[in-house]
Amino acid sequence: MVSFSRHCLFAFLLAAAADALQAPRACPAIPSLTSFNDTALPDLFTFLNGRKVTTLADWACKREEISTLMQRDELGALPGRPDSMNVSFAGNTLTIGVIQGGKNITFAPTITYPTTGTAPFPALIGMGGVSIPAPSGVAIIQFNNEQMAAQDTAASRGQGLFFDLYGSDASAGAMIAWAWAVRLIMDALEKTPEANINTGRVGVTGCSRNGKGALVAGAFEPRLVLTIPQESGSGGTDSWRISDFILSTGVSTQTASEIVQENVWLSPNFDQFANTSVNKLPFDHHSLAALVAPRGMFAIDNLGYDWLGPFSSYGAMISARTVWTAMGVSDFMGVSQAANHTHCVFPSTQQPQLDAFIQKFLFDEQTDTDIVETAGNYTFEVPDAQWAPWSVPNFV
Ligand code: MCU
Repeated sequence: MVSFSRHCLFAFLLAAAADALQAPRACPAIPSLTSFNDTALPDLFTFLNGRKVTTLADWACKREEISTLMQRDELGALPGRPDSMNVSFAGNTLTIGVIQGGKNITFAPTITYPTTGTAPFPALIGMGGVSIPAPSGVAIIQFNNEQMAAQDTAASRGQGLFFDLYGSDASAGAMIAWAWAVRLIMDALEKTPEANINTGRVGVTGCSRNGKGALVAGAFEPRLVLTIPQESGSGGTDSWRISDFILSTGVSTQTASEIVQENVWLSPNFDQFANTSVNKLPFDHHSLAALVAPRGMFAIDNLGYDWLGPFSSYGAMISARTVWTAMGVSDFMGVSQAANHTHCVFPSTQQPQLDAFIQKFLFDEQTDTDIVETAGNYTFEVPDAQWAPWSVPNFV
């Protein structure tokens, strides 16, 4: 097994996650998948050509396979870096000008600095705001995701700064557009030492619809060392397949077929699956969360709303966690589902768990983050005969 000893954790996160997991290599070709159909969550440890994923190098390829297919069939295309970018910093505002194909946009995240701690500060990017208590010593970077890609209704398709650059007919749904902007925020912070942010210690969070976006940003921006989706529901930590099943038992849960009518978080390419069968998808949202590994992730949930599909989230997140397990760092991925409370109002019962993740990933402290907890009366383990009938290797 590859073991990531604690002292080399951040060396690994910064070097391997940003480099080895991204490096182009000879990966298995993706088959055409015309007849793909799987009622269970697709096996994270088997390539679509049937070969097993047994090593960390294999995982880098499997990760590319998932990333490619999720962009193609669900999220839309994440564009490469734009032609050019100008960054300035004044009055706690990071002004990012972007030029692409002769068009330009400007967006301006604001930074709230902590009153304690030491510069350069660790930071959390707030996807449309932050709904967890601001941790001591951590800067909060407010990202106005609505301005980048609107998410008001189904009529928001193609609206926002991202689409001013890439065209209102871009395949991107709002979430991958936000992830693109988060990458530019990281680039901008790296170019701007006077902003006093430690770019090796930046996480992302958001709640509900913005929790969906936080998960996508964490999945697609490997410099983020901590991803905290909060009560993100369908399109976030939930599995499309399990949510469909829950709805079929009469429990009002958001599903793919509803979400494509409601809003524009996903690409129009997803409609064909949402409107026929999500079993045709060669991935599910356990695959999305698995893109975050081995970086830190803490999935926060609330048992109080059927619409959020808490069992769907639990099943998908426990399934995703197997990738961290295969890497020997299962405790870098936490799942916590609190009892009923008001949506996006963080309960104090989860505070010690959140603190443990913040301290480990934003401050490099040795905390216990081996957290898998649900207030729900259900269990889920991999292998699961119905949902995850696959076995978990130790990467060699
Ligand atoms: C959980 O996130 C969404 C949900 O997907 C929508 O169906 C609902 O309308 O709004 C939720 C939300 O963002 O609440 C703030």
